[in-house]
Amino acid sequence: MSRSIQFWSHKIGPNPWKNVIVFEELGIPYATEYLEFGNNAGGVEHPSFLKKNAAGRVPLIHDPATGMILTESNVINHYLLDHYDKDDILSPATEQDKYLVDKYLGFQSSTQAPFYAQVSLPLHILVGFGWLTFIQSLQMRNKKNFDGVAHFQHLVKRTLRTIDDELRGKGFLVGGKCTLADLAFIPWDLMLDIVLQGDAEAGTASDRKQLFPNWYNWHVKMIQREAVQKMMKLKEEVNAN
Ligand SMILES: N[C@@H](CCC(=O)N[C@@H](CS)C(=O)NCC(=O)O)C(=O)O
Repeated sequence: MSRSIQFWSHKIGPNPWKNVIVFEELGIPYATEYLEFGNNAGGVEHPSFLKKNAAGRVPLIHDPATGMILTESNVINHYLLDHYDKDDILSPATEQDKYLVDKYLGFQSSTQAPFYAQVSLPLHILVGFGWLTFIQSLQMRNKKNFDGVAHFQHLVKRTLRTIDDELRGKGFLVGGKCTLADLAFIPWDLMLDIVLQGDAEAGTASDRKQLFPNWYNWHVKMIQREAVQKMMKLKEEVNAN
């Protein structure tokens, strides 16, 4: 590989951080440009970025080694495995497992991300204000729209229940090894204190440990991985300024 993969990201939005985990797992060099939300210069909806991704979203990659330009975090991770996982570090061993990984990635992007997002956003409020304002805005929103928040928190818990059930008797989701299926859930699961804030059943990590023990042990194991630790440290650093 001669040059780094160009990577368009966001400092807080969880989806691009899935790709950072895989860059780190596979030791792929990458160079990040962080965008803001909105249509100002440097924003995901600015015409200069909409030319790159009409959906106005990150992540986006350009791989100079192949010319590949791709959006969608899970598709990008598939591409990274196909091209850079020569030692099968994360690749599933069988065709059956390959499709099972896809099943979980579909569940992650169609269920986990959108449900969690309903109760962790608007991230736009973060721009220029920081976490305190974000949490205050969430609290205000809770008061104004209690039913909506409770509805989506119910769906978040249902998502955790599903994964907890799937993990019964297993250390990983697919094939007894860490795959993209396991890694894809991490960035959004790291938001659970905010997503489930105020929930009487599952609002704290110790509640979730009691309610979803298989999910909890798996999550703790996943975040101990060196690549995940690097991602978390980097996210903390870039958000410290
Ligand atoms: N399904 C897409 C979702 C991408 C997405 O929603 N990205 C967020 C950041 S986490 C974004 O760019 N949001 C900007 C917006 O919607 O205006 C993926 O997994 O890549």
